[in-house]
Amino acid sequence: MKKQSSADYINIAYLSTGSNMGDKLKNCRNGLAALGQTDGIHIESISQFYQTEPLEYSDQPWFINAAVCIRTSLDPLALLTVLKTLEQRSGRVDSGIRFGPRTLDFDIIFYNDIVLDTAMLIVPHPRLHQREFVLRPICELAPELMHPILKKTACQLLAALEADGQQCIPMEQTV
Ligand code: PH2
Ligand code: MG
Ligand code: MG
Repeated sequence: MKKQSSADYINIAYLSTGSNMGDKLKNCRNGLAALGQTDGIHIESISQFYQTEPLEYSDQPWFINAAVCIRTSLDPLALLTVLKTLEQRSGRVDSGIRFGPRTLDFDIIFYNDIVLDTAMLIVPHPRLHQREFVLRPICELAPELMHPILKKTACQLLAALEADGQQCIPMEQTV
């Protein structure tokens, strides 16, 4: 059988990555490097890194966050399994706190324009529209990307958060 080439990776997914424990930047970079070396995944683009204030559970260190666009042959659940493995490899342990500190987090934000609601996985990510740390980096990669349920672009969803003043600061050339 012909070996699968990256031209066969027909699905487009947007992922969010983040870390707020240990060497946060290194954790993100190592995670992204490992993601790019995974069979069935080709990295198309990576946003800048951002320093972001913790949301949902505030008593924890600031995060580093970024977004990545991939092409993949993996279905959403197979992709989720890969992401969980990479999180484990970073040394992630369950703090017991929902939304609490972690060495590495990878979340599927969009997968093509599919809508999925299962016990294992919800796509699009159910809180993406509340999170500047997700939307700002995604807007860098794909400002016109349409949310298949809310029917608004990433850029429009980000604009709606402006008044919240969530801290999300690009690291730019400093790294
Ligand atoms: N992740 C969470 C909860 N809160 N806050 C920021 N700034 N960045 C994150 O990645 C983050 C968060 C749970 O996944
Ligand atoms: Mg997350
Ligand atoms: Mg997660």
